[in-house]
Amino acid sequence: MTPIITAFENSPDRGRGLARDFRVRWALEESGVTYETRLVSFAAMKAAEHLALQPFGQIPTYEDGEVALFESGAIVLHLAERHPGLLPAEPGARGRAISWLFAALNTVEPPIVERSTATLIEKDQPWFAARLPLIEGQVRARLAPVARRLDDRDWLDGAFSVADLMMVTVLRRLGGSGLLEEQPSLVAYIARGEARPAYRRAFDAQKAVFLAAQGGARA
Ligand code: GTB
Repeated sequence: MTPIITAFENSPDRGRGLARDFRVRWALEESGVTYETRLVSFAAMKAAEHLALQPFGQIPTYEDGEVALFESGAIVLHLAERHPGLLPAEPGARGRAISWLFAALNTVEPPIVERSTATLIEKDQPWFAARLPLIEGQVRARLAPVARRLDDRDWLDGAFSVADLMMVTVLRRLGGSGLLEEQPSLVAYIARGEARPAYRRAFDAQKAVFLAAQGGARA
């Protein structure tokens, strides 16, 4: 069957490719897999039918008739393992790519998400001005080693892999913060990711959902 993913019916990222269905769309495009998207409202995400697929009531999910998956990292790794192009075959290189994939998710993403959350929901708190520099210090501590790694290479380890796909999506969430500009190698790295044809196709697909929702809202 044609794989089906879930995505926001009306994404709060306003079509900027920041919600986590985007990394799945990008992996599908890199893998040359045609897919369908089931759009879900916030209410539908918390209903029994969706909770059976995603216990936390979130997007994205992935179903292909053989497997039903949740967690964007698990979905992207599943795709990379089954289709050529996103994971090297040689065991050492494959292991390093998977290590960087988990580093993106478990080491680099948490302080970036913490910063986004704080900026969104804590900015009116009296302690926010003192807390933000602390979080940004934690973000900088994660960015610096990645930037150093990319000083003399285009991608994290050899050819473009699932690790780069994930790291680029994680780093993009810092757009507008000014933190990326402190590390020119990261700015160039993100630009290389964004220039990939598969990235553009994925970006246009999720943007089209947002634009359609806007049109529907006006109609
Ligand atoms: N660990 C899970 C995964 O990687 O799949 C996390 C999934 C997740 O956080 N999903 C979010 C969700 O469904 C959407 S992507 N939230 C609804 C809920 O929890 O009730 C997170 C996201 C949302 C909005 C923006 N944005 O506006 O820029 C960026 C990222």
